[in-house]
Amino acid sequence: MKTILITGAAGGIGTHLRRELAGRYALRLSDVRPLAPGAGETFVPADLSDMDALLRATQGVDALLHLGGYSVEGPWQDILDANIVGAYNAFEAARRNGVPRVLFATSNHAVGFYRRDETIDHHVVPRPDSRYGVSKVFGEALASLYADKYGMRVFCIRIGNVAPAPIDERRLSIWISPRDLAQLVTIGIEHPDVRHEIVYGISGNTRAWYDNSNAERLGYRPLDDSEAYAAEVLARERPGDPRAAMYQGGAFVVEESIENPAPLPPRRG
Ligand code: 15L
Repeated sequence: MKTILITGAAGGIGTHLRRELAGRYALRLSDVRPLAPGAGETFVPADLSDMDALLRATQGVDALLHLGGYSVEGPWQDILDANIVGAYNAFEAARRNGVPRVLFATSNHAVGFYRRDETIDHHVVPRPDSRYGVSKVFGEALASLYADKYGMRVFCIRIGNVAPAPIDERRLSIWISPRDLAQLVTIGIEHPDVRHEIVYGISGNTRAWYDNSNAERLGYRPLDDSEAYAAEVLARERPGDPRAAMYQGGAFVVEESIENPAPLPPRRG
């Protein structure tokens, strides 16, 4: 069985993926926060700004799934430490330990300044909507560098919003169910053709703003579509900032300190 290191494993996405991937992989979990490993899991604490800790965590794994970092807009110093230095340390530690694959959790906010009336694919020029979005573009650039220079197989998932169900009108376009995300992650870990890929982490949403043909080319067949929730979501939608409503990134394009669907304030991991 392959061993997969998940950074930021204590976060919301990590928690969904632990459940979805249980029994399919040996999971080595890492976070700066404490976490109780379950069956088939081990825990290696690591602060992303600590290269030595990441070198220990990445030893002997078959793939790194890098979820860790600051997950919304935040102060520059926090973004710098957790997402810029953290992403560099993650890729570099993986390289030094000969980890053949890195899956990078990038975000819709790397391209959040595209308008909602545009359909974009994996070839578009990044248009980050925040310092957070810029940090994700940086991570995507690292993925490109490590693929081209070191032959690492890299799989960048521009994640929309992971939740059991879409929570508002914007998320009807970018929602991904935990099981669809697990399918994409499995493609990233297993597919023999993965070299340097960018895919969108969304379910098969009728209202998608993304042409996800690169994911489909690699066999992605999403099981869910947010349309099943559309009537209910739209019935409770209230008008918001018109500029936010114009862009795919939503409130990230206008605010400094941003919406987060998670019940807890943003934390580093
Ligand atoms: C993200 O990238 C964030 O990590 C998540 O907390 C949500 O805000 C999501 O984007 C979103 O756009 O809904």
